[in-house]
Amino acid sequence: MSLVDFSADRCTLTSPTALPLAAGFLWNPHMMIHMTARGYTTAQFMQPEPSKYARAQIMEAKHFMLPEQGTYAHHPGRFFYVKDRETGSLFSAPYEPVRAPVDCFAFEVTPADIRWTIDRPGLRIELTLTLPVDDACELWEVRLTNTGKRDRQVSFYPAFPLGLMSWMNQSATHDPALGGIVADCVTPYQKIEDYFKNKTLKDKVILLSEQAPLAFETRQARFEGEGGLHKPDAIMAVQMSDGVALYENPIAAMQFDHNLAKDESVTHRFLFGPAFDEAEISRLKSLYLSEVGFAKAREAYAAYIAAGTKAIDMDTPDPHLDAFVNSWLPRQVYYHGDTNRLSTDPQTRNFLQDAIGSVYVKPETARKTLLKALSQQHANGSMPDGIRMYEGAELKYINTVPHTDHSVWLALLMEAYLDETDDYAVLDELVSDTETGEARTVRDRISAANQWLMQAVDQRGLNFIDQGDWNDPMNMVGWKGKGVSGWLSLATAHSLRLWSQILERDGRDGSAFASAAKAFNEAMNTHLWDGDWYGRGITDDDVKFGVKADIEGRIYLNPQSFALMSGAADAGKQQRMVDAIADQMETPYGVEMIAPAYTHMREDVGRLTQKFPGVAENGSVYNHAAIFYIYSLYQVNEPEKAFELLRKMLTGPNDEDYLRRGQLPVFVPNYYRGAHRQHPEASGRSSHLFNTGTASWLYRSVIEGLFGLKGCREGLRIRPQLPATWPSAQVTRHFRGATFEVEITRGRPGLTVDGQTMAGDTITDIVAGKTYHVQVGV
Ligand code: CEZ
Repeated sequence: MSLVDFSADRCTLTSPTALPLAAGFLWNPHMMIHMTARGYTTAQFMQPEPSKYARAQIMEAKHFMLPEQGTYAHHPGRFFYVKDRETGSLFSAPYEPVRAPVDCFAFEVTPADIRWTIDRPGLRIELTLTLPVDDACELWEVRLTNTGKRDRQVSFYPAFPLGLMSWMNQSATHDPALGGIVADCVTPYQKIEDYFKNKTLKDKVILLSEQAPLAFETRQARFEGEGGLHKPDAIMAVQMSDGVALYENPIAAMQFDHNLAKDESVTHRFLFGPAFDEAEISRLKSLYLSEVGFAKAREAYAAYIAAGTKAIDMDTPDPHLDAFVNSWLPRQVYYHGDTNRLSTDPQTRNFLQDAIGSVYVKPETARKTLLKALSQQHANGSMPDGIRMYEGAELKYINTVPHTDHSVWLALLMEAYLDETDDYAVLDELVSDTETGEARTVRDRISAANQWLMQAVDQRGLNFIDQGDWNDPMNMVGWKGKGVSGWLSLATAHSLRLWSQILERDGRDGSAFASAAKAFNEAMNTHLWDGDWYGRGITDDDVKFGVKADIEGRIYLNPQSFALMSGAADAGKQQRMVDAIADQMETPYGVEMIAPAYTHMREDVGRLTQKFPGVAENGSVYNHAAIFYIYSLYQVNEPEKAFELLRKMLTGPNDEDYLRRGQLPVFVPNYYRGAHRQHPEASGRSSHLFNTGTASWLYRSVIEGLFGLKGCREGLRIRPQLPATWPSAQVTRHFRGATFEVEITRGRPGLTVDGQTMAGDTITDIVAGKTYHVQVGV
């Protein structure tokens, strides 16, 4: 049996130990859960701020999801212990914390649930985790089957540690009337105003069971006893002692005893999650906790996941990539657009770029995002650091640090949105902003954002960087007010150029933006072209960086990518940049974002240089940056290099690659370890973070770059850029309500539609509901 089996419908991992952090994730509009194959979990729900319901055993700092997050024995998890009452032998499913050997192990991630099938001698245990659509809770179904030759007496124990809920007040007990374990706490606080705010928080955590347990334990320390999590005293005893937790870390553990005849099965259903009060607990119980309730929830959740539609279905010589693009990639894109990464103040650039993905899977979400973002535009035309998702949402963490790039993403989103939908009417929509109350059209607002970028420049005509741009931790290049960003200047040029083209297509005059774009490109060519590539910027002290003279941080990827997009680089420069990148930045796992990675702090660059070499912005294969480059290569017709790098974003299909990267191909992570030339032993390792701007740009690169199926005012333009190794490919493209069955063949001349040879490369007068049969050559 292979280590990983992968298709559009499921991904199966057959070892609990080979990829210890391998995981799948599920979400709904209220929560998300990241579940590892071994049973450890990171989950959060919104109330409306992100909150936890199963915590560490000590107080956790508030932070966003950590890259390469390790797990430890007491890590939050969902554990199901099974004890043979005759022999005393013990194991836990899926694998933690007992870590007993298994005969057969299958961890299956599907788009709408996560499952395990585990075989032990004479016993099979099947677990399924799914979520409802409308509530923040986990639905667990567990089936135990006697697969042996004799009758078995087994005790079965779900045990979900809840961790330190609160240092002020925490407790737990089993409540037979409510049907399970109910833990309670008071969210700790110190300010009076928080008392009033916290009144609406869900301070209870419940583990409800469809069947009444024989016994229970809610005291984590007593549950473990001297045996510890690996061999808990409460489980080794004949019967749990119905322990009530009175100000101590709680665990939700229950005991069920079964006598299973040969081939007999027993099924349990559990509901786990946060709750506000007893009324809510009763509601959740009656809604979900039954065979019918689970079935209905499962059906509704599958429909919710399916509502993120697809723009393409592909059938190519690369079935592994087909499976990813036909199912898992649009799923990840949909997740981003639908939840804003479960944040109530998404970074403006993330908010707008995630909407680029929504353009293809749910265009109405992209439109809403645009209007929402513009309603928070500053009076001076610039876009804020962070979009408040509800009134009163606080701008936190990174959004309190001034970054200067947020205004460039509007035109980039607009290009994708208008090309896909042709909804030019949106430009005339009136949007009032909260700062001035003034109603202005979308068109005026995007012009104002671009005009703001045009004036936020130094004497050279390059954009100020302040405390960062796309690169969050590049916080000390310009904090004294003088430093400029080469990347941002190119991104501005690109934005201005796109915006001028949009205005022209809308019958307006875009020339002022077009000439401003040229000026930015020229300023870059004058001040930051370094002979073989573009420098990254100029510091407060007038020092150019990201240039040949640097030993570390010598070359940055983003300026090169955006120089290809903005038109700054002529053909000669393009070639030199592409060669320099190949030479200094490419690795077996993709292209790095900076090379060489910094090994010590540069006080005129900032916090990014303090990150470990090869991690995140400091020289990893940062996929968001890598996909900018790939996208730009398609823009300048470099299909071979583009595809070579695009293909490296996906883990597998061979075991060696899975073992190296440690991740299943069910999502693209925000980075793989880089600094390949400095730390080859760690390079390729996945961050396991599935929040990333990569997803939307990757989907766009496949649709519009690789297959060249891009919308325009006239209709659908067809310019495929298949890699040379593909003799042909078939794609179904869903576009403006019509379906295009496209057959791409190497060496075939011209374009035919429904048997008719077409002049040019664009299908016009598209009729919604119609299926077009298209044949095209490369
Ligand atoms: O977050 C991302 C941001 O969400 O980093 C990107 C940036 O473009 C995205 O908007 C590149 O800087 O602060 C930090 O040092 C972190 O690096 C975060 O900013 C980073 C995390 O990786 C989030 O997953």
